[in-house]
Amino acid sequence: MRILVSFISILLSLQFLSAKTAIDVIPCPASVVASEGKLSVAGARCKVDSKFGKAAVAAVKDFEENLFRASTVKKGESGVVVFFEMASEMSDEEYSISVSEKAAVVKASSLKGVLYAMETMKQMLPVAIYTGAPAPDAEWTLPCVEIKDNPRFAYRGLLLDVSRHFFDVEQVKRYIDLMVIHKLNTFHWHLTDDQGWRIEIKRYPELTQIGAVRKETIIGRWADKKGFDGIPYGEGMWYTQDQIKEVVEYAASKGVEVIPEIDLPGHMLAALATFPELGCTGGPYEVCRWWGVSKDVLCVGKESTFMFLENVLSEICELFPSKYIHIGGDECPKVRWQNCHHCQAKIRELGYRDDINHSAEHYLQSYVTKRIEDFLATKGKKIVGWDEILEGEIAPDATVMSWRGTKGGIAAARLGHDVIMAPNTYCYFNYYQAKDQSTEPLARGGFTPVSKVYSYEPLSDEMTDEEKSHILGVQACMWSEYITDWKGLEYMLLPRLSALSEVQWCKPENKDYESFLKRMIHMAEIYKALGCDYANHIFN
Ligand code: TNX
Repeated sequence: MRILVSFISILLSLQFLSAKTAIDVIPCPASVVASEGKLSVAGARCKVDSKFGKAAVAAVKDFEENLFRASTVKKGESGVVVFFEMASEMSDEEYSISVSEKAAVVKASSLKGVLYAMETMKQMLPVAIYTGAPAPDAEWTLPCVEIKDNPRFAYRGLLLDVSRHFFDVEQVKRYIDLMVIHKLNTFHWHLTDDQGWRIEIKRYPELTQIGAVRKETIIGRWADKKGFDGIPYGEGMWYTQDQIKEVVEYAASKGVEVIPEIDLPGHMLAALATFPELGCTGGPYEVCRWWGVSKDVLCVGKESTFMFLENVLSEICELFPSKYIHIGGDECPKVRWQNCHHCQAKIRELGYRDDINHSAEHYLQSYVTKRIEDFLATKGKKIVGWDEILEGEIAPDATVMSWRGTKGGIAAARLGHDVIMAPNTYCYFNYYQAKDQSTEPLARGGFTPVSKVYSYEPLSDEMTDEEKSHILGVQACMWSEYITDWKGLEYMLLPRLSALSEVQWCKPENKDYESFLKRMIHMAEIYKALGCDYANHIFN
């Protein structure tokens, strides 16, 4: 009997492994009603309303082209049409797909809706649709189905740290492509930090000549005491303003907005090494060779520091059309300010004092944040800052990105501020994804397996409905201290990105980890078709 039972279960699981359930889509759509029958799309033509604009028309053309190349049946040959119709009553990111045995009809009101509908359809087709590699024997059909879909959260982000290790334009585009498959819409580009300044600023070319290059890099972690590698890192590893524009445009054509981060007033060693007069001690400073938090930060007692920041941020505002500029604000030790006569004079001028909650220096940082907020407002921009900006007094219009768990986010929402949840406890992709670290690539520490990411619920019971309405969405962060190359990055990203996408997109009642794991079997086929390295713990 036992043998019979296990035989049957093996048969069942084999069937489960081989048969792709028709609608293995990640993130799962809000509503799927499947019916009998299917539509052959080999040789189909796509017709898209030109009201969707050039980018949508081009994206649909690409889809049509790949369908033709992969199925090897000429466009138009089957007489089947996939229609993309304008439905202006729909919200910006909403779409529907209706497949009958005669035709497929997509409805949406914007580029994003069209793109998301296509991503959903691509996941219902053989994986060759992603590359256009000829696969004439694959089953080029869509199941008859009615799909209605709309995201849960408006902000669905992913950060990439290009300071600690650099990723070039092609790699950044590929990162964005992976976001698009998962219907993310915001790319948070961490462009500057202690270990390297990576964006051209025309007014200060020295920032990338000097600030991009560190003399060498620590080997492993501090505690390992392995010393430094003796190899300069960062020469030429920065983006020209033309490259930045190229990425911003590329992202926009894929429905992704780019939010740049210029981290201040801490995490600024690359700028201090370039312009020592920006610091409290006057240096000398060097571009940081190790990972962690530097005591040396911008001197904010001097007006010249604000001139510098305003000049840099003016160029940033020109390059990035986003409403938000991320100004960092994290991990800014106060010891230099405590001992700096410029900073102390500023504190006296502003009348700040230590109180039971915060030191005068914390209020000084709040002053910096507020001043930058005011400056950026003159350019029509709003600030986002890490949750440290809550210390002292939060700038009136700031959006808070909660990274030290969710406490900061909840506190900010309570104060009536908008919040993006990016808690390290669930959303840090630089943390380990397996218990047994011995077989994993070296990482920061932590333990954030796929299941943990998946389990994250951003709207906690502690919050009132009013507070919940301030949670704009969720973001994951890819800090690159220990991620040295593209392959390593893919490994840390996948499949956690797939889990994240359901946290960002799906209503809680539609989330189900078991179902997600089953749908991941097809997603892994997509990763493979795209040549991605991914962590396979959930498949073992
Ligand atoms: C903290 S998250 C940082 C980053 C590091 C990260 C490493 C945040 C706002 N600051 O500078 O890369 O930890 O996990």
